[in-house]
Amino acid sequence: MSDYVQMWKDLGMDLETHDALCQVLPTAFGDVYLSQENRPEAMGFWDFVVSEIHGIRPSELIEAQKNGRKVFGTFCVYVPDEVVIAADGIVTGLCGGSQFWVPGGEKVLPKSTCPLIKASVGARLDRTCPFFRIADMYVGETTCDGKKKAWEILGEDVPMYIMDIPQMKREKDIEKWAQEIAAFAAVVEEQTGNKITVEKLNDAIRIINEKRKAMARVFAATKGKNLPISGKDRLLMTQIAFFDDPARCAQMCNKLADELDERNAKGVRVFPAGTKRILLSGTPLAIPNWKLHHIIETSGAAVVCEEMCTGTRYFENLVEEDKTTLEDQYMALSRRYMKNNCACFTPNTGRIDDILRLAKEYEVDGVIDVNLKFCCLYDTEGYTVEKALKDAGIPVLGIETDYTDTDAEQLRTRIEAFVEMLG
Ligand code: BJ8
Repeated sequence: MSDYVQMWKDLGMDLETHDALCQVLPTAFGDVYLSQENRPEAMGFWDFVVSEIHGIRPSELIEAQKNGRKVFGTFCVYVPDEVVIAADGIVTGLCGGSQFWVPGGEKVLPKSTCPLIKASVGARLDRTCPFFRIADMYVGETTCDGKKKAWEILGEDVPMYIMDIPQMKREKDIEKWAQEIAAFAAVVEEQTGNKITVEKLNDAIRIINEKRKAMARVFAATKGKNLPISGKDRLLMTQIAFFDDPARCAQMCNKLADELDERNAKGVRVFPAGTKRILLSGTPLAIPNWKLHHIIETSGAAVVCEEMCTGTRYFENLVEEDKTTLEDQYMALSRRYMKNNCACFTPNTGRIDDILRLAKEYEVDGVIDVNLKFCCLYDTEGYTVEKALKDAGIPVLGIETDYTDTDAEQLRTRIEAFVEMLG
């Protein structure tokens, strides 16, 4: 990635510290990804993106900025990409998934903050991630307490807009979220200098719906007994989807899905028959957090689906197309986004329904419910998740982890025991 040094300098990055990050990533990727056998050929696209992760997409974004376009950095799957795209803006995900950034976050945040928040703040303040440097505006939300307070700190360093998410899902909450979306649209118009019209918003809705459909096709390929792709590879596709151009993302996901359908037809598999099938539920796994998938898939099991924001919550449910007024479009967006079931809502029975449905659809042998350390919301909801699964006769293992490797061996022991118990 050395060709990008000047670009990183221009972005005001700390090159020395960034070099240290660039050195560890290829080894980690090689150990976790390239060591797998018989991967789908289409994964070559995502391997290439990772090999140039701080170069190729950032340079595209900078080029777009030179042409007058604005980049909005987001942290949550409730923030509607469609609104930004309708104003010819660009969205990039900004959630940090590496322990590398955590100490930087701990300089300003309590240690007892979840690693996703600490890594995200550290990536910005330590100046070691180009995406965090490029974004013209950050868009936060009032989902959890840790994030709400982190926005205040980040807001001292970068323009920050915050969407106030409802805590419940009554009709008046859905209407309130539609109003928040309309208010966000006004900010996006001001930032980009472009007016959002019904036509442009319908086009944007279609673009993102196509991306969702393509990702759903890839996930659907692991519903049958034959497993043509590993959970790790599918996770990588999902993680990159937060950063990529949505139309290209849909195109590449469809290409992968075509290959997976072909593999299924021919019985080409990446795990031996009878491998235990695991549904992961819980907190998101931002790139490059591959730890759990790697442990599970080297312990005799396969991750066949993720009930996570880096999983089904990202692509399930489409936005109704072809509404004829902006007001109706904002309401249609709100209805779709409010179908997401994050633990920040109360009650959140929809998430339990999702987990039970997905366990059935993907014919799983067991569920591993994952909590990022210090995420009080998902930790507390773990009680309800485990109870519902036990009542349904589905084996479940609850685990809590962070971005370090210190618990890797302990996790492996517990996961191996769980998988053995499934057999
Ligand atoms: S919709 S899961 S992306 S809020 S893990 S930062 S909740 S303390 S990431 Fe999330 Fe939106 Fe919900 Fe999804 Fe807080 Fe928990 Fe950390 Fe979290």
